[in-house]
Amino acid sequence: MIKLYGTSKSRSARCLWALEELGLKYEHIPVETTKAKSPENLKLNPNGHVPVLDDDGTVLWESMAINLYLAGKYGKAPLWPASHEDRGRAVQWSFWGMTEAEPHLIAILRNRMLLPPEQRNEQAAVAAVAAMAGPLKVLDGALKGRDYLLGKDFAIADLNLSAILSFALLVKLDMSATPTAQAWLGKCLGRDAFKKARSLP
Ligand SMILES: N[C@@H](CCC(=O)N[C@@H](CS)C(=O)NCC(=O)O)C(=O)O
Repeated sequence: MIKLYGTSKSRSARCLWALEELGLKYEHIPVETTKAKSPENLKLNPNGHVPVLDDDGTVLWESMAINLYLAGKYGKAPLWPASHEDRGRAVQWSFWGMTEAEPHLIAILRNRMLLPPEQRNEQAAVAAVAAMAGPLKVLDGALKGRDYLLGKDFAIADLNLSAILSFALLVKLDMSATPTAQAWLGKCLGRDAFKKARSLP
């Protein structure tokens, strides 16, 4: 039995999206982020974070790793690409999203929405907005002349990266300078499986 721990109001939404996209049966345990450091959750993930996947005793954490594992084990082409080269590209875009984009988006989120007003640093938010220009330009260029990151079909590369970039919508990041990336993000996040994942507790 597959179990996914973590509320959809957290990075767990990414993994719920992958589970929905793959059409898998699973149990969702909507652990709140405030309970991520509970003794029960620490047993599953010593980092004290969600999401956590338990696939019949195989316990994994890190949202991107969970999604690549799920797609690799249960997915078919085009969601899990047929060629080794395209799988490499899926890993590339997942790592890129986590290292080149997510930290800036989190900085905007924290300093404009999450932190108590007296702890927010607007200068840090402005710097993070500026820092997103480079990665967005890279993404825009990569998407020119193609529907999705690997070609004409939606794949796990798109799911993972657009799930990370969904924070851009949350913080109302102006993406008008990179219209191809903006349109791609809207298309990915418009999928029924994403909407289903976000509707869960
Ligand atoms: N890199 C990890 C980050 C996990 C993470 O920081 N999760 C947050 C929720 S979005 C969390 O559990 N926060 C609660 C805490 O750290 O106490 C991943 O992508 O899975």
